[in-house]
Amino acid sequence: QVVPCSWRSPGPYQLAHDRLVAGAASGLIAAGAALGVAELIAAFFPSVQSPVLSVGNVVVDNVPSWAKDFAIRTFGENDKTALIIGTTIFLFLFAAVIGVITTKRRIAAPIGAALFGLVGAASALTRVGAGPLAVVPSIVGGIVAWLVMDLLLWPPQAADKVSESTDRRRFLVGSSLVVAGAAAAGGLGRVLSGVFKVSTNRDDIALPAPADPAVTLPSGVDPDIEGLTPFITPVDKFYRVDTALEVPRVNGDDWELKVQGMVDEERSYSLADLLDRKLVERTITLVCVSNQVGGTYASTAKWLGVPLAEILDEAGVQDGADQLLSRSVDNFTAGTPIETIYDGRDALLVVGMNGEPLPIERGFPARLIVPGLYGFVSATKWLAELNVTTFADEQAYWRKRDWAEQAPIKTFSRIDRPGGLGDKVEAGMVAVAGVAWDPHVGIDKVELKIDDGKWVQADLAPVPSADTWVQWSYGWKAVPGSHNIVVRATNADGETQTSDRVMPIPDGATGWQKIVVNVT
Ligand SMILES: Nc1nc2c(c(=O)[nH]1)N[C@H]1C(S)=C(S)[C@@H](COP(=O)(O)O)O[C@H]1N2
Ligand SMILES: [Mo]
Repeated sequence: QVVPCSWRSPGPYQLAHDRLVAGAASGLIAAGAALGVAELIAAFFPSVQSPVLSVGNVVVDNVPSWAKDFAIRTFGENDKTALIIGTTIFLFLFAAVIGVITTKRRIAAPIGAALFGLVGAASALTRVGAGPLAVVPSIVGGIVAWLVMDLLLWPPQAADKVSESTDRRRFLVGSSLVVAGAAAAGGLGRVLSGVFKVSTNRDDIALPAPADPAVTLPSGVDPDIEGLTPFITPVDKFYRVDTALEVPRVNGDDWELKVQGMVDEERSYSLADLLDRKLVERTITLVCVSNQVGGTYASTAKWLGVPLAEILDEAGVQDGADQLLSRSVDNFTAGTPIETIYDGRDALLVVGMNGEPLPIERGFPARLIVPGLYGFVSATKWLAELNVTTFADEQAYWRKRDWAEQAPIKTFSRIDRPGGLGDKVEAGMVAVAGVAWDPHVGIDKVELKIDDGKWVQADLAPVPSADTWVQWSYGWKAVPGSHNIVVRATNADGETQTSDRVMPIPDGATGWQKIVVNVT
C-alpha cells in the first residue's frame, strides 16, 4: 500500500513526493558532510581557507559594479556573517537539487560534487598566499558529497526486494551517521583551527611611551550630555570597515614591512625596528567614504606610530612618484597621494591605538592613518608593503571598483540626540547635540535650523587639533508638537557643508541631516 511521506514504498520513489524528500534530504546531508570535512582539513593548514570562506571572499572582491555602493557599506560592518550564511544557503539549495536529480540519474551526484569542488578550489586559489594545497579541502569535500549521495540514494531498492522498513532504516541510520560525523568534523575543525592557525604575539608586545605624546584633551571636551558621542572612541565601539571575511592574524615576530617601488633603496622593517624608534602619538578622526548622511562610520582614537615621511625618506622617494600604494597581507590596497605625506600633516605608520598595541581587527601589527583622507585611500590595515608609484601606473582596490582616486574627507555634521521619532522628548529645555568633522581642516561653526526658524549657532566643545571631530550642543526650548531639526557645519576655510544630497560612491556622501522630533 502507499503511505504518504513514507520512504520509497512500494517501489523506488513510487510517489513524486518521496523522490523529492529523499533526494533533497540526501543532498543536504551530503553538503553538510562535505563542509564539515573541508573545515576539518582546512584547519590543518594555516594559509588554507574553508570553501565557504574562499567563495565568500571571491564574492566580496567581485560584486558587480551596480552593487558597489551597497558593497562597500555592506561588507563594512556585520554583514560578513550574512554573506557567509548566504553562500552556505546557496550551496545547500544546490545540493538539494542535485540530490533530487540523483534519485533518477546516478551520474548527477559526481557531476554536482565535481562542480562544488571546482568552484571551491578555484576560489581558494585566488586567495593571497594560497599554495597548491588550498584546493585540498574543496576537492575532498566534493568527493565526500558524491559518496554520501551515492550511498544514501543508490541503488533505489524496490519494495518487493527489501521491505519498506529495512529500506527506511538504512536511510535513517546512514544519514544520522553522516550528519553526526559531519558535525563532529566541522566542530573539531573549528577547534583545531584555533590551535593550528597562526597565533599573533600581540599580547606579548610592550608599547614604548611616545617620545612625542598627543596633546592632552582640553577641558570642556566631553560635555556632560547624555547620548552625545564620546570624543575618544573606545576600541570596541570604533566603526569597522574592511573586506576581510576572516580577520588576518599576523604574527608580529615574523612580520616584515617592505618599502619598494620608485625608491632609491628598498627597505624593510620588523615590528621590533618600529617599536625601537621614537614614536609620536596623535588624536585623529578616521572616516569611511561609505558613511551616509546621519551615519556612524567615523570614530576618533589616539594613534601611536612613526611619521610616514621618515620611513619614505629612508628609502628615498624618486622624482615623478605621486602615489603611495599600501598593500595589506590580504591584498587590499589603498592609494595615498605622496603629497599628503609630505605636507606637514601627521600621516602615520601606526602600531598602537588608545594606548594598546594595534588590536587585531584594526590591523595588527601595523596600519596607516592619514588625517583628512577617507580610510579607503589611506588607512590600510594588516600592512605588508608600501609601494612608491604613480596614480597613472597602478590602481588601488576600490579605485578599480569605480570609487574615486582622490578622496579627502568632506565637511559633515551629525545629530546624536534627540534620536529622532523614537526618542521621547518632553517640552522644556532640551539639549540637541552631536558631532561635526572636517579632519585636517577643522570645524568653525555648526548651525541648526529648527522648523522654519533662522539658522542658530551651536556651542562647540574644544578640540586638541584640527585633525579631529568636534562635539557640538544647543539648548533648545522645545514646545509640544512635531518639529524638524536640520544641521550643517562650516569648516575652518569658511566653506559650509552643501545641502546637495549625493550617494557615497564615488567620493563620499553629502547633504544635510534632518530629524523629526515629537515633543510631548
Ligand atoms: N586591509 C584592509 N585595510 C583597510 C580596509 C580593508 O578592506 N582591508 N578598509 C579600509 C577602509 S574602507 C576604512 S574606512 C578603514 C576602516 O578602519 P577601521 O576598520 O579600523 O575603522 O580601513 C581601511 N583599511
Ligand atoms: Mo571606508
